[in-house]
Order: sequence, then C-alpha cells, then structure tokens
Amino acid sequence: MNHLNRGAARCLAAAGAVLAAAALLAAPAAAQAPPTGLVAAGNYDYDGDGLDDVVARRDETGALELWPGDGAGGFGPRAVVARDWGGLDLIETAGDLNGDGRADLVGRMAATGALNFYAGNGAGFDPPVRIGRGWEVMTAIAAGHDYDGDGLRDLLAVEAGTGTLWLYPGTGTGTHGRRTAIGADFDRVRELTAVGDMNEDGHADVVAVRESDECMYFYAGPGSEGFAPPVLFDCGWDVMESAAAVGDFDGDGHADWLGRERAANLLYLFKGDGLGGYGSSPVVDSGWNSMTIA
Ligand SMILES: [Ca+2]
Ligand SMILES: [Ca+2]
Ligand SMILES: [Ca+2]
Ligand SMILES: [Ca+2]
Repeated sequence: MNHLNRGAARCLAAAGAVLAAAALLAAPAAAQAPPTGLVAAGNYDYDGDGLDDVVARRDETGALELWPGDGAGGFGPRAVVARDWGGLDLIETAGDLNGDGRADLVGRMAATGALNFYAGNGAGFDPPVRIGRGWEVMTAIAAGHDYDGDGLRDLLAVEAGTGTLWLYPGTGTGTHGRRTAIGADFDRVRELTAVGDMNEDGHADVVAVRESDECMYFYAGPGSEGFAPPVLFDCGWDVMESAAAVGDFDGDGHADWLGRERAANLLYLFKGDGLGGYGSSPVVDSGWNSMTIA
C-alpha cells in the first residue's frame, strides 16, 4: 500500500474490515448501542439547508469559499462567503461551537498566533472573536465534536516541542474552559482530524497520520482522559494530505472525510462505514491543491 489509487482501495477496504473487527473486540457493547447522532446535524452545514458542506480558502486570493454539499457526496455551485482570509495559517471546522444551530470555524492568525472564533450565520461568518493567545506553538488544531462527554463541542490541539495533545473544553458560547493534557507524542503525527464518531459507539473519535510509516491511525474516544491506543487502518498517506472531516457527506448516516492527493491534484471522499473504517474512496473533485480546506 505505497500509494493511494483505485487498486489500493481494495487493500484499504480490507484494512477497514480489520479495524472493524478490532473495534468490536475492544468494545463489545458497541453493536447494541443506538446511533447517537454524533454526526451531528448542523456540524458541517454552513448554509442551513440540512446538508453538510465544505469551506475552503483559495490561497492565491484569500477568498473563503462555501462548497455546498448535495447530500449525495457531491457539490453544488460554490460561492465566495468572505474575503481577506489570507492572514490565517490554520482554518478548522469547529461544528456549532456556540450552540445557535449553525456551523462555525476557528482560525489562527499567522502574524500573532491568536486563535479566532468565526460564528457561522448562514450566509457566511460573523467578524472574528479572539478566543486564545499563543496558539502559534500548536502544530495542529482539530474541532467540531464533543470529546469530554459534556455535550458541548471542544477543541483539540497539539503542542510543538512537547507533543502534548490538549483538550480545550467548549463552553457552548464559542469560548473554551481550562485545558487538560490528554495525550503525548502527538508531535509524531500529522493530519490530526476530528472526524466524529466513526465507529458509532457514542464517543467522538480522531484519526491521524504517523510520520514514521505514513499510515493513518484511528484513535477511539472518549477523549476525556486520553484516546484509546491507535489502531492502524489506512496506509499510503505519503502521497496524501489535507484530511478534513465533512460529517455525513454522502447521506448514508455515517461520518465521512476528505483527503487530497497532491501529485494528481485530486480530492477523495472517504465514505465512512460506521465501523471505524470506510467502504470506498471515490474522487469527488480535482484542482484543490491551491485550497486550504477547513
Ligand atoms: Ca448545507
Ligand atoms: Ca454556531
Ligand atoms: Ca465537551
Ligand atoms: Ca467512537
């Protein structure tokens, strides 16, 4: 599994099955648990039509674009929803961080290291509200789901140098409470992505790519006191980047995510199977190399 292509999809599906088996062994009660709705409505729906969307910045212009999901794994016509976002070096989906039913974003200012909250308003985003300082030390930020189980969406971040994974508990207003350390050695991974509840056991999960083997690993929640030990589920990420959560993008009830193959300039949709893996990964678009995907 050295690179991701149509042939590799078979290997990846098999890896997903292995993960599914591992998940069942690790959590025997999962099969009885009802779907919990952690692929929460509104988490990725920026325009309010009930379908999950993608927000991305066009890097050469700084324009922020809404790519509305069509509910079946494709996009409707894109729209520019904001300009002058070129000063951010990190843009992340945040789910509905302030509890008004609309999906929000967080972003980091490259010049200052400030973390900003951008409340979604259906047509775009409200002016930024600074919710943190000193975030330039973070190599990754992931958000959009509830990781400590209090029902409020949280932020995760990896600190450079120490490799500490921090949980910033959301307050439900767009801000966060006092952080707690929930993991170590996360400086050895990239593409930390808050995909939601991939294995549908009621706890939000994350995935990340280990730099040592360029394989993606599944970290089962709950994250309140640290995630479960990582489980391998997908290799070949040496040619892949920009993993991004998109909720239930194809409308089958399971959390999905995107990934980009830089050399071919292709965007893939990884169609989650609800067991912690994915069934297929079709190409959904091309030409996204010049975009920063939230
Ligand atoms: Ca939508
Ligand atoms: Ca909101
Ligand atoms: Ca929470
Ligand atoms: Ca889970």
